[in-house]
Amino acid sequence: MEYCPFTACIDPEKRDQKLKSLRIDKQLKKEKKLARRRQRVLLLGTAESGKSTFLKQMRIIHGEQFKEDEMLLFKLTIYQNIVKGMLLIMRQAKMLVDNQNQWTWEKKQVEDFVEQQLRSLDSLNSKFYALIMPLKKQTQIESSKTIEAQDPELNETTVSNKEKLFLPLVSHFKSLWSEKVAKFVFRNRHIYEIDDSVQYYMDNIDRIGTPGYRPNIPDIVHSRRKTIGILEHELLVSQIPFVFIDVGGQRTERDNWLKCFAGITAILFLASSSEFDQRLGENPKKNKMRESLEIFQTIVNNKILINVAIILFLNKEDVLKKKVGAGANINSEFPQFKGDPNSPEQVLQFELSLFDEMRRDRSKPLFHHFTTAVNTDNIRVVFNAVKDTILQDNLNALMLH
Ligand SMILES: Nc1nc2c(ncn2[C@@H]2O[C@H](COP(=O)(O)OP(=O)(O)OP(=O)(O)O)[C@@H](O)[C@H]2O)c(=O)[nH]1
Ligand SMILES: [Mg+2]
Repeated sequence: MEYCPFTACIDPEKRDQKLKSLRIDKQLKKEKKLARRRQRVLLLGTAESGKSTFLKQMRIIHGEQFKEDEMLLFKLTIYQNIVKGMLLIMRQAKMLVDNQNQWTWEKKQVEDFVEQQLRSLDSLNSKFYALIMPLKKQTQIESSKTIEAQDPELNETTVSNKEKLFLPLVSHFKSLWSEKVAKFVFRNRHIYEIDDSVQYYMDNIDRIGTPGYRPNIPDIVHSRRKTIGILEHELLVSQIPFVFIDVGGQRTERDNWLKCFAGITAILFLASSSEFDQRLGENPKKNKMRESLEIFQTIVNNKILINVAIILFLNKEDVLKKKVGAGANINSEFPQFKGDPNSPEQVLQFELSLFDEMRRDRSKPLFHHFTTAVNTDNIRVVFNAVKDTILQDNLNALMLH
């Protein structure tokens, strides 16, 4: 039946229908406009380069609260990160003590703890890990939405039970952490794949080791949980919708990257500036920074991405500074470096030149930032500049709509 505006005025049911349809039209128009303005920002880079940390900062900076189930997940992740870190340190330290006369346990109780606990800590770590990692990888890829805390087992009770397992270990971890041999292992963590965040968590262990502990923002951004699948998160930035797409950086996850290229406005490529002397988890023969450079090369020269703004983040500047200060020498892996190996600024500039050289077309300067993704203030400043670069690039599209 054809719609008659006159009848609609007198028939309340039809009038309501008309109003409803007008409202839907308005909403659709609004959504269409938003869709045209929507900026899709893809986060790329090898594993542990800081992609998910950057996304957490975006949520924090743009005023989003973490949900309760996410908070539980963070708490458990932090417990797992500490257990895993201590386990790796214990394992290596025990090997040094067992094999070399140079090293001994300074405290008898640490020696006893190590003897008794290595196996049970291993199994505890696996249990915690199973809880924090998503169950259904495939579902995540298909639904392409932000998916966190997937495991139905992850609730208040589970986390409180895990807290009961974690708390009695805290005093042992503190004793272990104070051992010289443990400090030696941690200093050489680039060989043993021990996360930098262990230092942060052990510095804060008294607070974390309290019953009813609730992670704060710095705890959350230091936590490590590798990304599986594709996670999208939309935030309103100065009235413009930004969709951040976070993918896993491990080799097994990189097939997903291609699926994200359509409709992308910008790529933020993260590389860890401190990884120059580290080996790849997936292939211990491969230098991490070389892997990162090779991936950058394939992205930056990709014809499909010719109109996409690609911005390089040389991340973990804080770790690089400490590392260089402690005597790590980039020359051991990159002998072509001719600067002062004790100068973080020169090392960063050299790394930047390595990435720049990967570009076939160097007629335009490479957009880049030196970042510390765990530092909210730093990321706030950097993102302001990045946002301008992205929006400037898309100015025409934004003005037209
Ligand atoms: N100190 C320091 N730690 C950082 C920085 N950026 C990231 N991290 C830490 O490095 C670890 C790995 O960071 P993620 O953000 O999970 O890395 P990712 O790139 O998402 O890794 P995948 O998901 O495996 O691809 C986490 O523990 C972070 O807290 C930084 O600038 N400084
Ligand atoms: Mg990640």
